[in-house]
Amino acid sequence: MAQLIVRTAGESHGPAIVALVEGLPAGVPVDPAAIDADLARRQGGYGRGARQQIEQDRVEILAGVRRGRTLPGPVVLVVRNRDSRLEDCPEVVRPRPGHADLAGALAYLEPDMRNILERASARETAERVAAGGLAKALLAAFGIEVLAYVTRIGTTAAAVPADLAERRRRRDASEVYSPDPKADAAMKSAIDQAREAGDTLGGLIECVAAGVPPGLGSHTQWTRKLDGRLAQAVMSIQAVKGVEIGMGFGVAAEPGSRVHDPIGFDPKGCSGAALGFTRPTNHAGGIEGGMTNGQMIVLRAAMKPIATLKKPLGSINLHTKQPDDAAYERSDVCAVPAASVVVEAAVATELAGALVEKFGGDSLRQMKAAYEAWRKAATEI
Ligand code: EPS
Repeated sequence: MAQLIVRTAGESHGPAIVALVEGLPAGVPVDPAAIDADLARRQGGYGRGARQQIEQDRVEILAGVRRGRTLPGPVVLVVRNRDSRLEDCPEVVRPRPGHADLAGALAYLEPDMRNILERASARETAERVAAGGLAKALLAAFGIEVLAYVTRIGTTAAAVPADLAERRRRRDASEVYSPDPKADAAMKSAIDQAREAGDTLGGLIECVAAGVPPGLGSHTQWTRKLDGRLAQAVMSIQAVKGVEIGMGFGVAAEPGSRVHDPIGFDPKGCSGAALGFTRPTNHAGGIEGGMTNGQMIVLRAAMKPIATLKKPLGSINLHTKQPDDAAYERSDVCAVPAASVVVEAAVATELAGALVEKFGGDSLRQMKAAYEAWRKAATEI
């Protein structure tokens, strides 16, 4: 089975961070400017810290692309760190509650937690965004659109308009990447208050994917269930503590008659991604039995507040085991907007992987032919 594999490497203050992307079909159009636009969005968002004034993330494509199209081989993407000083970064001996510091020190027997945090850092997500740009280019060739935005910062929630283009337009005009201009001022002032208090803020991100054909993923093996794979990809994003699909945790309190989405059929919709199958509701969030069902995929992620606090929580000195304040390093007050860009990339990468698995991955032309053949067979079922 064709497989899309994305791996990243690199430390936050090393020379660069790198992604190796293997298994994309040949012939996918690659636009470095579109990847750079996502990298810039990831660096931005109200609430970011001073590091982002130093960095100017740009993708360099070192392998696997020629004349704006993917070659049959693996792609290597590099984002250089301007703040590159790994050898000179000071030792960290007071673990931050909520960060990887203490667990990593014990796991890797590393008393200097600098050797943990450099890789645990969310700097790594720049590469997930760069790789996600390639995934989005593949999805676009099949008419699939992925869009993520911020729906809550702290206690301030955003309203989400029904129209996707409107969501994108509003998100792109918002400093907190929300689809609700009415919520922006309150979200920004919540971030300002957290900054003044030496504290940090988390929030909620919603990601939708439209135009996804039914039948991606598989019910046949737990490793292939697409909801599980999306959850893993998104939960692995730094500071994400919860992922839900569709109604998510809301399913627990409702009877089945209010959770499941009745099935209908409208022959006028046959040429669309859902092949004419309709649902009056989408509580399943576009996935049933670990497979897409042709409805919009709806996923939400909960991000905890950043673990590095200017007014630090109690901790210990790992060398002496005596009580001490947790370490403070320059950091962000709120990175929820930035994380929404990463969620979009992670969801796009998983969907692109599922598409490659179903329709083969050697060339885009071959994949499109396989997709059309499957569509024809599915409409005749
Ligand atoms: C991070 C700490 C900060 C953040 C970083 C994640 O970095 P620094 O210690 O260099 O100020 O800015 O995020 C990024 C660099 C980024 O590009 O997202 C951490 O400890 O996780």
